[in-house]
Amino acid sequence: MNIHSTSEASEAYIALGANLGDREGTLREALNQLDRHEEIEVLRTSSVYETEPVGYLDQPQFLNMAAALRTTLAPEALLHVMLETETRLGRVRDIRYGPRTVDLDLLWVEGLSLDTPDLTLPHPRMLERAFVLLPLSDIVSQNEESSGFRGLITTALQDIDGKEGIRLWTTNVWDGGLERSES
Ligand code: PH2
Ligand code: MG
Ligand code: MG
Repeated sequence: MNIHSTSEASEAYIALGANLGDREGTLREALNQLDRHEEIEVLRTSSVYETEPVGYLDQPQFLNMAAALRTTLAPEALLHVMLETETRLGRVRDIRYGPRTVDLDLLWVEGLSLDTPDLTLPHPRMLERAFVLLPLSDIVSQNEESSGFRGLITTALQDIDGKEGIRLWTTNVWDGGLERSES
């Protein structure tokens, strides 16, 4: 995060998933790369969960997690940085919903709804996926401004199928960018 930045920052939530290669290492590296960006700060990270594949079933189990970011980027620019990060970490797009080294999905940006060909916010399938909702519930802000978002997640999580396909993998995957801030 560039401390000299003067434009207004907003809070955003992303989902991370990985089911090829060193899944945990790739998630950690994705968070490091986002946090190293001048206009992005990783605020909070959820536990990591191992999850049964949903949609396209003939693929390895995923590690899934969520993160809260603070950014001065516009949502389209944030999405662009996320897609570049996927590519740098070896993402190849072939089968829709198929296996991937890393998938970064923009879920929600404070105070914003948007529907363009490239980006819909909030993410249209967010509330249907236990592997997104459970990690999100770890980190959703307790602020008054986020009470609507928190309510949506809590309600959706109560009714959703697929929670039995989710196991805690580790509570602590990311060091909060310590390496960078101590130097
Ligand atoms: N992502 C998909 C399709 N299916 N299943 C799990 N468990 N986790 C994912 O992240 C996931 C999936 C497409 O993005
Ligand atoms: Mg996805
Ligand atoms: Mg995606």
